[in-house]
Amino acid sequence: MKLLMIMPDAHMHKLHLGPHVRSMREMPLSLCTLAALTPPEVKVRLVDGSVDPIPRDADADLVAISLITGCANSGYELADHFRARGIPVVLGGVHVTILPGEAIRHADAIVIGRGEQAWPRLLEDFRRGRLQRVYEEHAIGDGVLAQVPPPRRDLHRRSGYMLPDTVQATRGCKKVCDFCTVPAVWPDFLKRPVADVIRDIRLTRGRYLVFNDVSIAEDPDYAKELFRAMIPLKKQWGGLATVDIAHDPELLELLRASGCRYLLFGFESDSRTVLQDIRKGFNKPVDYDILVRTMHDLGISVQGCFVFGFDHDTTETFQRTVERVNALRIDIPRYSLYTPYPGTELFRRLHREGRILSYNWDDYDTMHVVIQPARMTPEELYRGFKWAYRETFKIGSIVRRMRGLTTNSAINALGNLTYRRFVRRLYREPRFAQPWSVARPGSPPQENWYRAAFGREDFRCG
Ligand code: B12
Ligand code: SF4
Repeated sequence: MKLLMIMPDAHMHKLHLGPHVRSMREMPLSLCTLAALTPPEVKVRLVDGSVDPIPRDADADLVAISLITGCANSGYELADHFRARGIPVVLGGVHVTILPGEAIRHADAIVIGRGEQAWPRLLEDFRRGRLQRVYEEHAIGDGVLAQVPPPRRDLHRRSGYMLPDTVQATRGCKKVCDFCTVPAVWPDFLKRPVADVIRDIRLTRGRYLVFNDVSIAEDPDYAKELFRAMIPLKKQWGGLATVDIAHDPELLELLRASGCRYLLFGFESDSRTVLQDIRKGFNKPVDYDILVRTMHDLGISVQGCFVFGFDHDTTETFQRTVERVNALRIDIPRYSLYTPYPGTELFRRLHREGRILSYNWDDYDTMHVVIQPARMTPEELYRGFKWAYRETFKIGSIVRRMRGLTTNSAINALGNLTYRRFVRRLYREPRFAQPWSVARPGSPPQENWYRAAFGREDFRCG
């Protein structure tokens, strides 16, 4: 049996080096995890459209496509294409889990939730000619995600990623920020046994690895156990964490000892009112300075993310944020637009208030204005967002932020130069032009869309 696994092209985070395309991010684990759970007699080919062209004429008995929201339309187009060629298609991933009613229209089968148990079951059904329309996998009673085999990283083109050695220790997050897909899709916080994670780390080829956990220290005791076990491996690593780690000295010391070199923090805003509004009150702007200083003292680079478009934001927010980013001396800043991903609290609220301007998933990459902001126009929001990027990544600003810092200059230089290139794309590429004013072809009619978002009653009909 021949299985073709596909991740649609996500368009962002790409660096074109002549004909060679490289993702400036980590290797995704979504499909190579499932590939590891596929029986050895199945011949698997895995293509990530973000780094290689998708072979639309490939010979396959089954096609499996992984969907995040921003890639849903192109994933559906691919699914329709392969089905028209007579090849059955399975869809899964976060977007399918949120909107199964939409996804099922483009698939022979869908997987809602995780795939570790559903996928082998689905393959066995397919082999026996009994493929079901819907497979579901949700909660695990004890919160332990055990017996996940090491991902088949060998199926991805290693040179296609800046960070090819990805590892995952936990899944989900205990917090519920109003814009975040994670609590909407994965309500349980799951931990993998530390021994399994250490085994996966030992199998990485490079010295540097990255955790794709959305909040690596969400359970501090677990994180400490993991970091202690990592010390003898002498690896260097990066990941994502929340600002509240600033208050745990033992954790901070273990971060350093385990080889942490880089952490991404979702600061989101420097306004307490905003943070409380979006259910991120655990971020305290007064902690930002101490956090960044502590990270620098520990030799850890900070990627700091801020979001524009909150209800309390005005046209003055952009300059204030850029000044704060510079004053904090964030090593690698990043900006996003407030985006109501389906399934989230934010989506429900803005939909109710009639403030969602685009229901076209192509725009859901946090780089397009898809909402009517409360205190400015969409145009002002988009202009301010682009301005903030341009100001932040001017050579003079980068140099001023970096001056005197001795830590991780290679990581910081690479990160800043990558974002400088991204700023050029933001200003030049047609896909980033005036998105809010275009009635885009292919936008699902709002009525169907609403039903798909809120009612699951139709997910079994085809
Ligand atoms: C790597 C990654 C990426 C990669 C690839 C994403 C992908 N999987 O296609 C890239 C770099 C492209 C990316 C980009 C972005 N990402 Co991203 N990314 C991740 C990250 C960190 C890891 C994904 C992963 O490997 N997970 C581990 C695997 C094991 O879990 P999984 O993917 O959920 O897969 C399981 C199930 O879903 C299921 N499954 C998944 N696919 C399939 C397919 C089939 C056929 C089956 C049967 C089952 C199945 O089985 C798997 C095992 O249980 C996640 C956060 C996270 N930790 O999950 C965010 C995440 C997926 N990204 C997110 C976001 C918001 C973005 C960006 C907007 C960020 C940005 N501003 O740059 C862009 C979007 C770009 C665009 N054009 O849309 C959101 C998703 C929001 C949404 N509703 O789509 C997430 C959940 C992070 C978050 N905090 O909300 N991202
Ligand atoms: S802390 Fe991060 S991962 Fe957790 S809900 Fe908030 S934004 Fe999502």
